[in-house]
Amino acid sequence: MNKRLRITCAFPEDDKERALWVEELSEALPGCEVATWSEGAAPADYAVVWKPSQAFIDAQQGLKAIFNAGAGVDALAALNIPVSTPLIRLQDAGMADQMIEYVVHAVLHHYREFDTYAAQAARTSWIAREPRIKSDYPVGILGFGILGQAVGKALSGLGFDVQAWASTPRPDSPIRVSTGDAELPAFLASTRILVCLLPLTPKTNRILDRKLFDLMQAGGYLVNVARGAHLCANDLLDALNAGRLHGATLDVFDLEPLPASDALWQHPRVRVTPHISAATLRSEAIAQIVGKIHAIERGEPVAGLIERKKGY
Ligand code: OXD
Repeated sequence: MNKRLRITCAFPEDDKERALWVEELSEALPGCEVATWSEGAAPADYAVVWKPSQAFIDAQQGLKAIFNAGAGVDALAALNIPVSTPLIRLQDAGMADQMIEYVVHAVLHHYREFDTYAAQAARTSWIAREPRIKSDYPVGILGFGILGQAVGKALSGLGFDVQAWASTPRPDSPIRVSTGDAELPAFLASTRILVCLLPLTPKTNRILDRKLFDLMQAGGYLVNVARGAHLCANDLLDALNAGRLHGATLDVFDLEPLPASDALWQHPRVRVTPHISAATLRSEAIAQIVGKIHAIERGEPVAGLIERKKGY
């Protein structure tokens, strides 16, 4: 690269994490100036951000691109950013493998009744239960981006009957994909284990509600690894208490950390994890971002552009 490029990093993370991003980006972009953003900083060419403030966006109007350092882009989409500034998401960057591990574990844990065996073990009770059959536990994946497709492939590989629901038709997908509001009821009617991997947009906000749970097969199970705002938590608790749903594994919440007083912690059939399903792996993410900066500087197109109208 001829010109000395300036890269600014805006993260709400602790200082140690910020310092590591700056250090590793500097090493990967020799000759560039990489620094943490602070008010009054000189205009940069590129930004690497996670949940940046509007003040940051307002102060850095000349960016050639903004790179989102996580999977979900809802925090960026909520800001007022000039449409001429490309917003670029991470694509997999080590998150797909983690998401596969998390969701496969949640699905198998439920399907193989490990909670029941753990409760039995606590009473030193040796009872083998009737084996289940996978065709009784069809899996539906809401959202069929890179992570949804990876999870779908892994669960299909284990012999589950998997289908997905996406915003656009996928005629070439080996997994059956339904689209649009009109096809959602039929998708839910043939789903017993529902995995939410949707982007958060005004359209998908609170999509996991009573109406949706009522449309799922009886005794359903929910895995939410997308955003807390996809879920109406009270509707979930009602559905669990009414026996409409069997249980849920939740990794994301409206308020994180989930407050100690939240009823979701206490429910015996809700498993709570602290937003760890797929963490950003710094080295993978930096390698991808650096590759894209080089491509943009060469005038080449890059993948992973956020579509402003869709919000993801
Ligand atoms: C996310 C992430 O988007 O952790 O939730 O990357």
